[in-house]
Amino acid sequence: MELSKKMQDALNEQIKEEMASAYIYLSMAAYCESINLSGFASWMQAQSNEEMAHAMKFYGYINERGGRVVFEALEQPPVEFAGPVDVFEKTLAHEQYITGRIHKLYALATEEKDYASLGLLQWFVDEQVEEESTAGEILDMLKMTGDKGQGLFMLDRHLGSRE
Ligand code: OFO
Repeated sequence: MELSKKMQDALNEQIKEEMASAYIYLSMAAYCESINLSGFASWMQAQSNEEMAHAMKFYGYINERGGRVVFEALEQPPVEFAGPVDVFEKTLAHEQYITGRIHKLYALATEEKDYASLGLLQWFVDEQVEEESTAGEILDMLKMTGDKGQGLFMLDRHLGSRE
């Protein structure tokens, strides 16, 4: 079954969203470096790489279905943040936004009876549960340890160990 134009456009838009996510998290990494939280920075860099992998999953899928990948322009990501709590509040809010986008794509694929796309999108539905839960857990830890001192130092070391 051929990929519909509507589905192809929606998937191309999601490539942009995933790349924008990569760009935002890399900007957060640069901010964390600037305030000497190198563990947070490396966690954000790994997160950014994961977002690029998400973009490439859509890229590969569109091609596999005989569609045409089209890249859209990216906006400048935020540069300054109020501290690590702010960074993770924004990360969680961003992941919730992305979950909404994935659910819309899922609804479109359902409407179009595009079962192949539903298979791909189910993977993303599950992935978003994990993404939101991880961001939420780190935010909770940050709220417990506070924005500075020994606790923050320990958390920085812990986040720096992400593969
Ligand atoms: Fe691609 O999961 Fe985050 O945004």
